[in-house]
Amino acid sequence: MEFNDLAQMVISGDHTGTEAWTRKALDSGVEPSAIIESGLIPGMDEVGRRFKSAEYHMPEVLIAARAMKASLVLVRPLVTASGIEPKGRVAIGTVRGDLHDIGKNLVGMMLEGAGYEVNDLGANVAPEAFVDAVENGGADLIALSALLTTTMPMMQRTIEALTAAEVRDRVGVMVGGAPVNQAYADQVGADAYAPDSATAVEVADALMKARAGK
Ligand code: B1M
Repeated sequence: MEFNDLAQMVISGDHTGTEAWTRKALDSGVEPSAIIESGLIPGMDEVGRRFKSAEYHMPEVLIAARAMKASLVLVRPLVTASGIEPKGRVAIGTVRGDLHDIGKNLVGMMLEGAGYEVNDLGANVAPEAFVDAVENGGADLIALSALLTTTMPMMQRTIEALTAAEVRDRVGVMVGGAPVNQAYADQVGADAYAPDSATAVEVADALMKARAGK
């Protein structure tokens, strides 16, 4: 089976195709991790590239993410069971008071597709839940999303809670969401800002690398 076929189905958003391809591949003994690394990641990489160059817009990205997810739901339990270490563990959530979760879900899916173990804490997430994800969930990275100017300050509150619980130096904090920018990320003491879901993967990779070098 050609991994490129799977990648192309992700790019074109063919979710019935990715599901059928994946079932067939698993039945014929293809390594689950190879499906992610050689099919889904290259596919989503290309989607990210097209999104950045404005060739794709949000609907195409969402449709591609759905196609990726149709494969990933079949593969993920097998990868987890096989004990292959994820690239890193990310706890993602929309901050307290904010119910917008579409962008956050997209970022989570992209990170998952790129080989991260993603603990999706949902929307309207209290700072304490992020602290718990580091203390007890072993998160290497925290990804905070906010869509409202009124909930952006909750990013700072969450980072302060991590500091108060003395776990701030154990975790990389990245922030994103339509009203957020690099200057705001710097202001609230985040380690990184990602403007979109494709960049979020690059930012997470860079943060993991920086942390490994510490
Ligand atoms: Co709301 N809403 N909304 N809303 N809503 C906005 C955000 C708003 C800009 C609309 C407007 O007035 N033009 C406005 C905010 C204004 C402001 O704060 N300045 C607004 C408002 C005011 C509200 C309410 C207060 C309305 C009301 O009740 N009076 C209310 C608040 C509820 C609450 O949260 N407490 C509200 C409610 C809702 C709905 C529930 C109806 C619904 C949300 C449904 C859901 O998410 N399940 C909704 C929606 C859909 C929107 C708009 C239309 C679309 C948001 C969206 O999903 N975009 C939005 C207007 C708009 O943006 N055009 C609006 C698509 C998504 C893929 O993009 O989320 O930006 P986005 O994510 C991107 C990047 O930002 C980035 O990557 C994603 C993919 O590239 N990113 C990250 C996001 N999170 C990241 C995290 C990272 C990294 C990157 O981690 C590191």
